[in-house]
Amino acid sequence: MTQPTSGDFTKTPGWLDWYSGPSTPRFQLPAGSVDAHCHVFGPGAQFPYAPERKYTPCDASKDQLFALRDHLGFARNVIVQATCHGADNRALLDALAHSQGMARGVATVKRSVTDAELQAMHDAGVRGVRFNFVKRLVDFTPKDELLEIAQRIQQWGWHVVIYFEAVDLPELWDFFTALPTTVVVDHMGRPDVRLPVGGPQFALFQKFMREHSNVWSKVSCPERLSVDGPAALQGEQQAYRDVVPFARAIVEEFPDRVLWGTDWPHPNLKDHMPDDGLLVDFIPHIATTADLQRRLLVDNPMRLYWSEE
Ligand code: 0GY
Repeated sequence: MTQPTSGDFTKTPGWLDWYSGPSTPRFQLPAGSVDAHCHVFGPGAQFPYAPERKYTPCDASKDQLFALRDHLGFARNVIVQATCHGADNRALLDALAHSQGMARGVATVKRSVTDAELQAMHDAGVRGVRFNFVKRLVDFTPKDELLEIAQRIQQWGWHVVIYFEAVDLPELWDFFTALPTTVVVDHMGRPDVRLPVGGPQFALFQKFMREHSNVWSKVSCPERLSVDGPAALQGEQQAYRDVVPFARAIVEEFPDRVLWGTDWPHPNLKDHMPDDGLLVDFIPHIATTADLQRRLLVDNPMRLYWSEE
């Protein structure tokens, strides 16, 4: 991907716009459900994208996010800082400020962040920081800097969100298992779903969660992980069915440490843009009972992000 220039906010070529007319889900979300992984992008004219970004997204504002929340039947959002905004959290903080307490945030910070800035972010609703190891998205940050940040955020009770690809887990294992906070993995550590769910790659991720009770997982992004894709959405067959065994295994073994999110507005998708309503309809295929659904969508995110309520 070519590096965009700082003043040019033209969307990266090939990038699909988010789906502006999502269907109404057939699956009725439990009352109080949380969309625990979504983003706001700009608008670039108000909140410029970071000069070091690897892509330029289409704008996706807080008002559009809140409208989607209401349309799908969610009560709350967890807004995750995306790499296109770097460590400039202004768009995120603006969204939190206008959410009437119905959104929490996961920020990106540098070692230079001050305690006063962390306190202000906490007061605004930030509850975690995100460390991104997906090489197409970010430049390398030294591990000692990340560990220092993880140690500092403990005093606010924050957690660390990590984003990586399954092939990189062995190399990152020692760093991840040294993190002193709750650790939340984005999208199950991006398994290759062409491999067997019982194979060594996913077994390593399960071992990571099994041996480390501070590790949680988002069972989100079937549209990103799937090779089968969404074609079945149009027919009787189930969409993204190759992702189901992976997500179900995690939900059923770790029902108190899983989260779900739309990933709206779905950065970096070039082949297919999901209908968020149909993504919600995917949930009962991976959390198959009302009890599992309530833990995934309400109890777990509330415990992690609104613990004071
Ligand atoms: C996601 C996934 C992606 C992007 C980012 O911060 C980001 O830019 O997270 C991706 O491209 O896989 O969860 O939003």
